Amino acid sequence: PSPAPAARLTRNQTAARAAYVLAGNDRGRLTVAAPQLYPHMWSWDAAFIAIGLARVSTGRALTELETLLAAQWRTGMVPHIVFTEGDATYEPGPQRWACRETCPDAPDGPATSGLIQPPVHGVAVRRILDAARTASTAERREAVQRIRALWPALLAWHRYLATRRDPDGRGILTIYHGWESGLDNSPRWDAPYAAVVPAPEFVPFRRADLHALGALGGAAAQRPSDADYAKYQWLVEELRRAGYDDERARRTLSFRMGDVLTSALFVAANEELATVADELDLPGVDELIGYADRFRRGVLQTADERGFAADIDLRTGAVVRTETVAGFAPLLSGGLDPARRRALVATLTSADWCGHPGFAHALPPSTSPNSAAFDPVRYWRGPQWPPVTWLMVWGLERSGEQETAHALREAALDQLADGLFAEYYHPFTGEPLGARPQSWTAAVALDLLA
Ligand code: 9YW
Repeated sequence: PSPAPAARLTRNQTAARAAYVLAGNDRGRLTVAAPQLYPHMWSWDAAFIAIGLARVSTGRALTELETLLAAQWRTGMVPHIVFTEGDATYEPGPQRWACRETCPDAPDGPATSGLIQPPVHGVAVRRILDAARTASTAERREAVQRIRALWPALLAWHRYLATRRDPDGRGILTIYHGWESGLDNSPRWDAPYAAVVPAPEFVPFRRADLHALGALGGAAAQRPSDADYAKYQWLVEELRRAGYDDERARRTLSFRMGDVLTSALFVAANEELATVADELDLPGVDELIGYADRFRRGVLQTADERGFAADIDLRTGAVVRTETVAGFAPLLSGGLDPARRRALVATLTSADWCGHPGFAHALPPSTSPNSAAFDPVRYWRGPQWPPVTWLMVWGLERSGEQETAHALREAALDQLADGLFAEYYHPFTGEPLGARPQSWTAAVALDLLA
């Protein structure tokens, strides 16, 4: 039986509860992504969490980024998970990754994974600096000083991406695993995952995710399948065997995709950081603008006549077109001519996407409900994810599409007024799905309400 609908909260109540959730998930110098399911720090979650925290305290928001960047690898790579000590429930855990044992570039501090996630951190830095503008003089001064201290790490992160993850300079970032995209089991990766075949002797490990979610009911239907999970685990094994070395990974991995959404977010982050550099007189402005230009071109090269973007299989050269939310990447990278931008916004608001007449909230689903791959409850194959909504609102605002941005923001606030801050939502019933309360959901609620 579905639970009784939760009481709708007012906007003030939603904001108060969102702040309360973030405080509850705060472990001092980091906010866990979700206490039951993800008891560690995730890279792009940390950026969204910092965006939300900036509305409460720029100091605490900066602490989040400092903790993440303190786990940076010697190559400049920012790992997708920073493990908290004392929780051994999440799989793959530190022993499985064995980064320090395997790769001299792994940091000495806390244990980390050996993958990346989308580089939205520069966006967070920009938002923190903006929030500091209206804070007290002392808070602003401190924020500026701490951003200055973070600067070399931020630049090294972007340099790592622009060089090791785009060695041919085509303006598309390479990912080694669906997890790196942040959209783990998206239909975007179905075709390339066909080439990922675990070795016969490989024994997949216990799935901690289903156990952690068990109490919420329906866990197995809302998460990636076992067959998918075996591939995810096998790719981690391949990467470990490659010593987490980009050069070896490039030659040996059975999955190597050019990720258009991650590339578009990289464009945006470069642009945001360039304005920070400009404002604070920090080095790297031209370099950051150069990266933004190169990756914007790369993103736009994949766009069809509607402006809808595609991924690239870098092992085969194939362009991989799927009806997933990643197609809207050009709204984040910018650069479409006005006619194609209008066409892309019209697609976003059409019945194939946000405007589906059956939707509880007119928000972007992770996969189009008219796609054969659509599944309304299974993770990135259909549900609506609040951080993705946030990105779309933000991208639309940056693209000058204020009216659509406003409509999406209102719909998002309506969805979030259940006060549950779920990981994702059923597009037709509006039901909360996955983990809850999820930190980044609370964080984007705080920011959208500000
Ligand atoms: C996992 C933490 C992470 C997100 C990802 C999301 C999920 C982790 O949770 O992945 O074990 O499946 O797909 O984008 O960062 O919220």
